[in-house]
Amino acid sequence: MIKNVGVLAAVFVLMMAVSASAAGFKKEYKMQVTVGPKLYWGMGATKFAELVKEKTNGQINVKPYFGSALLKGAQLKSSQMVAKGVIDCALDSTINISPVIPEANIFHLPFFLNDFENLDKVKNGEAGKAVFDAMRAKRLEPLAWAENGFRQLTNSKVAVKTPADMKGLRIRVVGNPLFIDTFRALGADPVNMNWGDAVAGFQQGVVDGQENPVGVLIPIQIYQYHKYVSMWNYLVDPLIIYWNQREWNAFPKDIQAAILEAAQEAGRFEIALSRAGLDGDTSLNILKNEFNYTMEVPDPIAFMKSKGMEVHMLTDEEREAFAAATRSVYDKWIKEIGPEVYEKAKADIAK
Ligand code: X2X
Repeated sequence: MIKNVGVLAAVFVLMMAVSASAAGFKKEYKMQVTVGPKLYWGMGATKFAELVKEKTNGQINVKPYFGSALLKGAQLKSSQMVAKGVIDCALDSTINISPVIPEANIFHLPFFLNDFENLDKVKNGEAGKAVFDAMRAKRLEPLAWAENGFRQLTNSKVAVKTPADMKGLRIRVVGNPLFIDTFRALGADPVNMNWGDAVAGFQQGVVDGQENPVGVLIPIQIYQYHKYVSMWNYLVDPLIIYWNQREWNAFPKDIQAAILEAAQEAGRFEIALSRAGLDGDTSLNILKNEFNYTMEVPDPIAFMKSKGMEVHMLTDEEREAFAAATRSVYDKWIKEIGPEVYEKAKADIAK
């Protein structure tokens, strides 16, 4: 009798193993993440992996590879590699996606989208849909939005309040050419660097400044290198969780639904982390009430000041001067993005 139970158990285990391999899931699905695990972006990736495991009852195992490790640091190659299926999925910035999806540069026109409300209108509106459609046409399946945030200027030399203050400043920018054009238009001296080299560049003073959201700047302790912050919300990089389309289409419907749910929940969590303390109590409350999560730095601006940084909040008039100085960028880049996407974004904002 006991012997029979043993045999039955062995047969059962064997059947389970056969059915798991028949489902054809990989042991590990590799996920590209540009930054490290301690940044909000990285925390969002970890959350996604955990939720996918939970919601698929352990059938799908997503492993985030932080610091663009799968790309040897070449962050701008992520979409190309996911489209080819060399990498399964990614949580990546629209900035890094734009070499394959020029429409994604709609978020990076300087001084175009300047607050969370406009950003949400565009993401959830016709322009956001155009970006997702463009991804699908390039064999990438977008699952959910997340957010790196509005990007702010920091530097070690001068309190930047006008375009004239930027003259000759050596600013590290990501290797997306729209950024080079923008900083040249402002009279600065932009330098392309991958994120993996950028932090060492700040430490060694190879550059005078950089632009990134506070959710990146605080964890990397930018205050050790740069005294001045200009809160200028000059552009934003939403993040997108996306998957190789062929692999996505081959997943059973219940698996797709579970992963999609995980992406949306992780995206909501990560957006709240990125906005915490920058949108009144809204995101702090989402974190507390929905995710039982308390922020370590609930007020990023006060925190930067407490570390000795001089924070300048740009006034509307000051912003206007920067917008005027970067008009030439619009002339060139709206053509690349697609004028119809630009019109859609303007209409989304006007709604
Ligand atoms: O490289 C950057 O500046 C970063 C980390 O913000 C992006 O990947 C866009």
